[in-house]
Amino acid sequence: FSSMNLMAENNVSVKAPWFPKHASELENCNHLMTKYEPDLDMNHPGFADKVYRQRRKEIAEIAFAFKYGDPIPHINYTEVEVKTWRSVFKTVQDLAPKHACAEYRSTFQKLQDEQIFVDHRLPQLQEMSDFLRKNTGFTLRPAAGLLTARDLLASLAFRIFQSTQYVRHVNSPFHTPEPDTIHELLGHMPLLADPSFAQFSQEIGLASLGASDEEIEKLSTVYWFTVEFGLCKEHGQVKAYGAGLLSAYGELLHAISDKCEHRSFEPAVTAVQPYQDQEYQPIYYVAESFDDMKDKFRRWVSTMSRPFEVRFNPHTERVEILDSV
Ligand code: TIH
Ligand code: FE2
Repeated sequence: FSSMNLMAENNVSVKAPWFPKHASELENCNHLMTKYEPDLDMNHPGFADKVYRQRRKEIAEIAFAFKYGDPIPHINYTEVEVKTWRSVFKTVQDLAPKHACAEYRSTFQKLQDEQIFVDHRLPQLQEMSDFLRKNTGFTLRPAAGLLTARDLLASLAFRIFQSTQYVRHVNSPFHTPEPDTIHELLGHMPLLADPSFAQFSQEIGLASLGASDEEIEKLSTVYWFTVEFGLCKEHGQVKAYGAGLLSAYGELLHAISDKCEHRSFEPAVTAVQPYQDQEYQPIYYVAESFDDMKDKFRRWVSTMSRPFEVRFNPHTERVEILDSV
């Protein structure tokens, strides 16, 4: 970094959209997308269920009230919620050995060994956050629902993952179009506990800070086809590492069937692939390995237009801005 100078903050603000410079500023990064909410979407399985909607409100309040440095409040999950967890957990336990990538299998095992992943109760976000911190330095903060891409990606730059805490409706355990804590726990957490994948996640986040709206759209599309729905190769076989596949067994089986298309992960191409989030994906991108994926991603990010670089200082939890001109 010797040829770069630290840039004055006000200098950056004229050139780039606002972005958080310290982990505590993520309090401003909790903007929600309202699609798929049980209150607003007539097709949501919880739309006609008053008890469910009330429960969602209660849990959302926890996220809105959360402040940097707070412990994440404990939730007493109901019997119905535990039942939903158990049925998804069991299918993942059955399918992961054959269809999940090695990194997932290994941290999933660790989570079982530490009694965080058990079938009779839901893991709490705080214990999961502690587990992640020990393994990769990632931590969690509670989110009230589906966040905007800019906010979700910004938090990754700080190795913070914003996680929902409510549970999907009991009537649709095996697929939901919105994130819920089962998706976060079974889909995202095992990979965030893997050092190589944690690094990739943070790099997407760092690339997003101060990016233009168009670039955010591209980065979030890459995120979609990797972190959410990515496939990878392992000894010539195709395995899943995407969180949206590992938390939804219907889509997982679809993704490895011949009813969809597999293409090689190529950031510049993947970034402009249109996608929808209601139904199963028709196309998935396959990475050679996490290392190869990171290599390609870095090369692509270096072609982006941002006039400065950023780096994360883990000691201060601050993002430092480096003028690359
Ligand atoms: N479809 C996933 C599931 O049912 O677990 C959840 C989501 C993945 C990506 C966006 S929402
Ligand atoms: Fe997700």
